[in-house]
Amino acid sequence: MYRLINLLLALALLPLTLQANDGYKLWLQYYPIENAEDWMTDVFTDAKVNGSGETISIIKNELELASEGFFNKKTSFTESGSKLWIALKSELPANLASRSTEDLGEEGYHIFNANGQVIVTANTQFGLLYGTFRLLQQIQLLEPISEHGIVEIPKIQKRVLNHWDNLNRTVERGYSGFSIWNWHRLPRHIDQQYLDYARANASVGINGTAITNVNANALVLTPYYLEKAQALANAFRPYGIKVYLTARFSSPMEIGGLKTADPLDPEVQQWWKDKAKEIYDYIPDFGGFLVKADSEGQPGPHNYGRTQAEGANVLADAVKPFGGIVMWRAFVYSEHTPDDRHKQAYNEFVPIDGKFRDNVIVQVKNGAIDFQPREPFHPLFGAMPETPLMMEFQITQEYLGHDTHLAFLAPMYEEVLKEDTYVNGEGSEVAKVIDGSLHDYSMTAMAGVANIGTDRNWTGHHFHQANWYAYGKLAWNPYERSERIALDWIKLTFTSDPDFVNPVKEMMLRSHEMVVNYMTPLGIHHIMARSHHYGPGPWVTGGERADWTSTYYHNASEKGMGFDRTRARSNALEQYAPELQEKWGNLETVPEKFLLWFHHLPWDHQMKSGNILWDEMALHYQKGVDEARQNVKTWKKLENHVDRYRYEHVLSFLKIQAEEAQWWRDAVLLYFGQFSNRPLPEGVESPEHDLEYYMNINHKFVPGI
Ligand code: BDP
Repeated sequence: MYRLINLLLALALLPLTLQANDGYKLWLQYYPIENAEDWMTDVFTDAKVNGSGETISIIKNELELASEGFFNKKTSFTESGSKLWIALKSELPANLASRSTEDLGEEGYHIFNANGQVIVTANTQFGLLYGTFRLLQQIQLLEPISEHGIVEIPKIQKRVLNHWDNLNRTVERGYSGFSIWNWHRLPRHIDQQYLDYARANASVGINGTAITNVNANALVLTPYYLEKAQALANAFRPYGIKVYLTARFSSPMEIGGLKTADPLDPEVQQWWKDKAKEIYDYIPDFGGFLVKADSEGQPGPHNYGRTQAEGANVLADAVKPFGGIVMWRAFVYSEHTPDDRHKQAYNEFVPIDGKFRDNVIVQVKNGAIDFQPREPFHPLFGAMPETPLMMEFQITQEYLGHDTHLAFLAPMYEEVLKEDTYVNGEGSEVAKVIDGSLHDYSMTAMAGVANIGTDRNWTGHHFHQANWYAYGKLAWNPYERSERIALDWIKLTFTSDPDFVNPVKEMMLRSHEMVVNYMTPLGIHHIMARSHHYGPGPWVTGGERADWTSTYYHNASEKGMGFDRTRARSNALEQYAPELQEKWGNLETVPEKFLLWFHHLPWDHQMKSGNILWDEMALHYQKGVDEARQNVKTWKKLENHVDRYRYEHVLSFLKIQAEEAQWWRDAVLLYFGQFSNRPLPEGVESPEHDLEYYMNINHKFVPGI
């Protein structure tokens, strides 16, 4: 009893930040601030928000939440707003409005300090909402607002989450519970979580959401579901978020009773037009369709001998009168095409560049295979100057250890965005394709495959909230730096204490490379277990599709391993600019991180370090394991800086990760060791079990498929 009282007393004395925190509040913790500058407290004492309506109420509510969290005080909304004034530019007096000379567009904002009065201004209420979130972020981060202040204008127009959520609430490649859309209760019940979801998205500038799986169910386009989608759209609208739906190409047959879905058939065209009109009756600002066609068994224009452009255009024509768009995925490949899977999307799409309607944007995954821990950028970027292309990143960690493996993905996204396509000479980075500047695209967009589910903390791993956050930041500004993103996220989510921030930042920034090391270093790819992709499976071979097996990609034998994509074999390299063909095709100049992606090499190939390939590979795996173990130690040292709940949760996941990193190392090295016939180099631990043991691991009911 005595001990219990002591424990309760100790808990009561813990600072607020160290008490139980289930992570639901994400990066919007609004935790207490000590040592605030005067202006930071002042803004809540005399604040004015012009206008009315739902978005304005959200802005006011956000101010109230923040002032209570930061300072345990109520916000005073006044007529004068002498300390804080949030108003459209058109509502400001000329002397203040003229301070903001840049064109803020539809979503940009300007925050500045005018003699002690903080002004947040924009051309629209959504701009004001973004500006408010930014102001509150500045305060939590203890960062100033100068006289000139902060001007932010998104560099990408459509910043969309893609939910691979099914109507039965399972989530394809989702590891954080079930789908947050409770279709059964919709439309009558709007869960608070929908609003919190929209708020979190708005706080990082996400302005669209495709709520259903790309492996689409045509039923979502029937009135029964449209009514439900409408309810979600109504809930999201005040947060500046538009709803998109995935369209199954065969819908005219499945739910329309037509005999064909041929895009050139007039009846089919009319069906899509009528369907679009019906959707817009429910959702007047419906964003448009997202389509996966002719890929992994999905129906598409190929079924009728038509091109991807002919397929996309029929949907585009249907939504055009209402201002809608079509995001048409380039993830098109087939086991019946004899070519390297790497080359297929390029071969399919480049010849039809310029053939799409102007409200179509082609959605391209960051790499040519499939969201591997590391891929060179997709060769389509830069190769379609006449057709807007958008980036598709995967936030959910299908190939990166699922939810328990800490992998901060901003460095991976940043690496791709910074790569130079060379299409218009040096300096033609992928980011410039995406922001439209390289080819003068009229439409720009980015998609992120969501990692969100019903888990209380939304994303499974507390640290994977950072990937949702990072995606939003990079969609707003693809030139944003990972380090900045990590720093802000840590401070907003946990604390600004440098004793916590610095080691955690290091851990996050190194985590992607760590995962690459213990899974697929040196350009190795697609060697995960079959189907669910959980854990190693370099032995995966046979079955219905070669391009879904590991042996297709690693080609290991006594002679060596790797995928020869030079002229000698698949020549996928020819799809890149000559500068890259030269650089990546040459063993002297290819970055070692892409070595086995482009080359098949003998086990004793000399690496830059002086090691032979086999030894170097083994050392990479060991390095990954060492770092994963180190993370457990680092986190344990931070125990006093973080609340109990999140501390324990993260700790147990880090331990799982360290164990599974070892599982990866042992299984993969045993498997390739059969071919290399070489001992493990010094410094690499011997595997715990034999190869057979690892090959027989069979996890049941792995989530996400
Ligand atoms: C792969 C996934 C599969 C998705 C597909 C896609 O394994 O579940 O349906 O991508 O992007 O990564 O369409």
